Amino acid sequence: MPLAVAAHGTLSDESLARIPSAGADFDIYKGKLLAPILIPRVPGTPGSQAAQQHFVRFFQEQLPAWEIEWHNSTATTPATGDKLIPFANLIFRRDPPWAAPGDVARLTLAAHYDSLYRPEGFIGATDSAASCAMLMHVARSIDAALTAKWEAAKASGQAGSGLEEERGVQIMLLDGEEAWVKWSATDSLYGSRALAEAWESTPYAPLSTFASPLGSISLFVLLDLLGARSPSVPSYFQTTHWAYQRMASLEQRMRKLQLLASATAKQFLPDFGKAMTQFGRGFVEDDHVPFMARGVDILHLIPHPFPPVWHTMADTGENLDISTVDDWAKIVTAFTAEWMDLDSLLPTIPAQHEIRETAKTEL
Ligand code: 1BN
Ligand code: ZN
Repeated sequence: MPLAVAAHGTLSDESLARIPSAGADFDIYKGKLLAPILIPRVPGTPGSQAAQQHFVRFFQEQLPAWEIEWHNSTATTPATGDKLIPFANLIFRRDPPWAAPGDVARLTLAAHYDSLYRPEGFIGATDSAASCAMLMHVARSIDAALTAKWEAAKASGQAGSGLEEERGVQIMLLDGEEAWVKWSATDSLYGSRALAEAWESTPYAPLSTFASPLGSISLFVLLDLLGARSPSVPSYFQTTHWAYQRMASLEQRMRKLQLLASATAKQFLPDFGKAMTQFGRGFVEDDHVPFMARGVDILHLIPHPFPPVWHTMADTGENLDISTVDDWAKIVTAFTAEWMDLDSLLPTIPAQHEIRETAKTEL
């Protein structure tokens, strides 16, 4: 157990105003983050490899401080006979530079990048290309502030003092979430089942704070089916309702400060006031299941009802509501910045990457 848990602060209004929009990078035709993901991404196909390359290149080129981990597995599926299909999860991680890997509690932001095998040509813009692009934006929006935070801790001699819990962040882009024929315990969640199992059975060094990478997940935030207009995401779990409330209150404050662009009558996260007695046992099966079964805390950001385009050929870039995609990216960025205690460390807008882009176009 950590010796002491640092109290997290709340992001100030000034910090909220500094949360960047992704702007043109969420353009569905030319946007640097989103457009390359709007292709069929069936596991083991060239589209899947193109998506993987897009994620890896982005981190290698724009965010070199993030460690990249591939987690590969294979499985047969009921649609493809005896052939072994490859599944590749990608994990992008930033820990405090002085910390041993087994001593870091990591906020874990996840989305799946595979798309349905059938109907052929299915894109899955809400399912879950948009969520992957959002997570790329979150990473770049907190990168400089994380560096500043850890540099300041080193300079003040507080780094590694044991007085504060070590906090890191990781982004998981998961493969093989979709069923190939019909959703079941064996035909679904190919990537996340393999990953949760592998991480549970990979021990950290003796005397580490956490027993395994599975145990180091402080909260597993899963984004799915986001990007359609006017979403309503309920609070699914009593145990993490406090985390839901933190995100809902950030949404509410950003709306009041007119920092969100989408036109919606209702909050994306309407359940702030849900009473503890109102939580049932119902939930939507998704990539969190193998982690939840092993005791990990889950915040599931999936709308109810699902978007009307769900699992149809209409789940395309054209049917995304880009202001909603951008607003989700900002809300999740604010949540992550608050979790990582980045108040006052966020750079003023325009963000670094926007400056770099401008410099490039001027050359
Ligand atoms: C989410 C997006 N899911 C699939 N694509 C998970 C799901 C499981 C949805 C069971 C409905 C039923
Ligand atoms: Zn799906």
